[in-house]
Amino acid sequence: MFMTPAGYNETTPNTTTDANDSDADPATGNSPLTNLVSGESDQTIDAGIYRPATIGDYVWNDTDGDGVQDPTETGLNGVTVILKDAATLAVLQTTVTTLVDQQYSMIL
Ligand SMILES: [Ca+2]
Ligand SMILES: [Ca+2]
Ligand SMILES: [Ca+2]
Repeated sequence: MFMTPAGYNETTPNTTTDANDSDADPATGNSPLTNLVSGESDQTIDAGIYRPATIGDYVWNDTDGDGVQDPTETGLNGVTVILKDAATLAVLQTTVTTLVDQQYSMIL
């Protein structure tokens, strides 16, 4: 069993050969059962984990156009933010700034 540290996520198991894939079940942390005889070695039971990245924050009405979030300039809600893959330009995520704080956040 693999215990994923706080702040990390598990990768998808069994995506390639056993020598290079993750074997931990993301729901339980358990690997497949393996039976070894004395002296035998199995170096294929692995666990892939990663720390998610986030991008985001604030969309505001830059009334003086200086590129600075001045105290008198308010946020804008309802702005669509699209995250694309830099190489393929494929859309990865879409979100809209909220009424509450005019912010967005995407977890990668
Ligand atoms: Ca495997
Ligand atoms: Ca493996
Ligand atoms: Ca400004």
